[in-house]
Amino acid sequence: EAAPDRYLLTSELVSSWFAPRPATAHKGDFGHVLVVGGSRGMIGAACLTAQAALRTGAGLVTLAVPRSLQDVAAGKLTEVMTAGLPETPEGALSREALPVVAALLKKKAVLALGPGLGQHPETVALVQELVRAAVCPLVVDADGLNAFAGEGGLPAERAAPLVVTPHPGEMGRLAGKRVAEVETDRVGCAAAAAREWQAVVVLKGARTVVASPDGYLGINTTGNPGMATGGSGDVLTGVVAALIAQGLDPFRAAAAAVHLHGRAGDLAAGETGEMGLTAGDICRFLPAACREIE
Ligand code: NPW
Ligand code: AMP
Ligand code: MG
Repeated sequence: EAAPDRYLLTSELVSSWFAPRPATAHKGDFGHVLVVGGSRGMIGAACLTAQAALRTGAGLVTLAVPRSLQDVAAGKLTEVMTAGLPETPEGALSREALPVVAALLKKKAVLALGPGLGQHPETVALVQELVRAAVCPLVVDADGLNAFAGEGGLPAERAAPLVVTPHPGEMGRLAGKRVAEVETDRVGCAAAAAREWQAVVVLKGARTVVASPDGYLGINTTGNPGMATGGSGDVLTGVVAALIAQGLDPFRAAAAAVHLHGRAGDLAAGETGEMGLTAGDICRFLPAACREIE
């Protein structure tokens, strides 16, 4: 029998965390998400995160990418605002982006950091400073996590709440474990990391585990192996950020996000099947998944 602090993330449970939108609502009520990601060669990751945030109901989304890639991002995303950040000659974010990001963070509800950033040393330094200093809630994924691989995990001393979304490979690098070790005790590994890093930890993969620093656990029930495709995780990052922007606490935001993301993947697979499913298809079915619980 499940302990009272351990939840199976059913549709019924997740929908109980949502209320209908007031008839007089305006976009300011649903939060402004800032996505910082992308580098030359991986701009699509950051675009997927931003698009997913909009498709999950964020009021406004701004995507900040290396300066030379801003127009590419803007060309792909009609409803998303864009910003260009200082970059290295290779087209990765440079340390000089820090004050620019700090200025962009004013009036933002949440920062989604990491998809497609790459691992240039300048970018790694920028990410490390941002995670410690940011004063709004953070969702850190992908290369945002890899920036801490040599640090033995995420810093518990921070100014703001943190949600991290590692896949087993990223978790292994952060926790100093082999992937096989992570996979043999997914719940234990996520719970220990959540306590140690004082963060909500989303350990991805079939039956994603969500763990909070105070010991709450959620196990996801949605999703399918068609979602094992490039960019799936980048979509999830945007979903978590959108739900934080709409006022859910970090644990519920992460738990509802994995549910909706998996459900969107299941609805998408109903149309495309598993083999040909893309991350963009998951994004396209996010509204239908939201509709089931809103
Ligand atoms: P192997 O080799 O399979 O045995 P990485 P990434 C290991 C961006 N993207 N699930 C695996 O082991 C991301 O946002 C850009 C997953 C391998 O060694 C990041 O910024 C796209 N991995 C960047 O690329 C679309 C598992 O982990 C390593 C695993 C790198 O992200 C694609 C993979 O991790 C992508 O999202 C498991 N269950 N078990 C774009 N369109 O712009 C073991 N591994 O090296 O961090 O690579 O996840 O692709
Ligand atoms: P990433 O590796 O960062 O692109 O993340 C992959 C995403 O797809 C995560 O949200 C995983 O939980 C999901 N995913 C991958 N494989 C499966 C699977 N076999 N069953 C359910 N979800 C999966
Ligand atoms: Mg990923």
